[in-house]
Amino acid sequence: SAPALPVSALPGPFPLDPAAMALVLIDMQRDFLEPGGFGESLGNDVGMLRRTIDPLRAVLAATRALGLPVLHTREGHLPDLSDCPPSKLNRGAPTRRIGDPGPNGRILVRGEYGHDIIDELAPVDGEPVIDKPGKGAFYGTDFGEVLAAAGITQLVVTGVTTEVCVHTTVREANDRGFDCLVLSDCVGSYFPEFQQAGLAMISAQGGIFGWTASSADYLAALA
Ligand code: TIU
Repeated sequence: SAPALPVSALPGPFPLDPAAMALVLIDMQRDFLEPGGFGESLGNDVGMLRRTIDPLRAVLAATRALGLPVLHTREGHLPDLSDCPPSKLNRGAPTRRIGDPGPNGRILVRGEYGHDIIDELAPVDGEPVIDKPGKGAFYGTDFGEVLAAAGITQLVVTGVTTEVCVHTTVREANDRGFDCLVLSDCVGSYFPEFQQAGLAMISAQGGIFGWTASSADYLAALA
């Protein structure tokens, strides 16, 4: 097989294998990135996440141009909320709860406008979209089966939010034997201190559950 393309990363070079990798975009949904959705209902400034969009557009374009696999995830629930545990439904004091009507449709409900991916990063034909009820991409989904069927063992991870759905997915992937490279400027948090610490946690201890690199370093390795 072709030699790996080393990506300059922390804690050390990531041996990117074009035959074994997939780019994963986690929950780049209007519900998290635009006003009137779930993220804002929890009291967050959704503008905090928008700096991820331009670098992610470049990463997506370069990855697609090489014909490498791209997968998207969306967090959300069935219209009857039967897949939303009461613990999640009742957590916190959101201005709008999951399932409540909002300006972009019902909050975090599949099929609603607000639940879908932002226009800038819309999936194209052939890119799997994994609908997940939880924070991690494996729980309650066929994500693991889709990756196994495609022979994917490395995940280049992007999306929101760094310390919630990105972390949960990377931790779960690591336990399942995947090597994960998280692109630092393509993941976002509503909390600057969580963004910083969340990235540091991944690559600490010799890469306890993954690697981190900038999108520029990923793009340089592909070039
Ligand atoms: N609230 C928050 O930071 N995140 C989530 O609820 N979901 C995701 O991270 N996608």
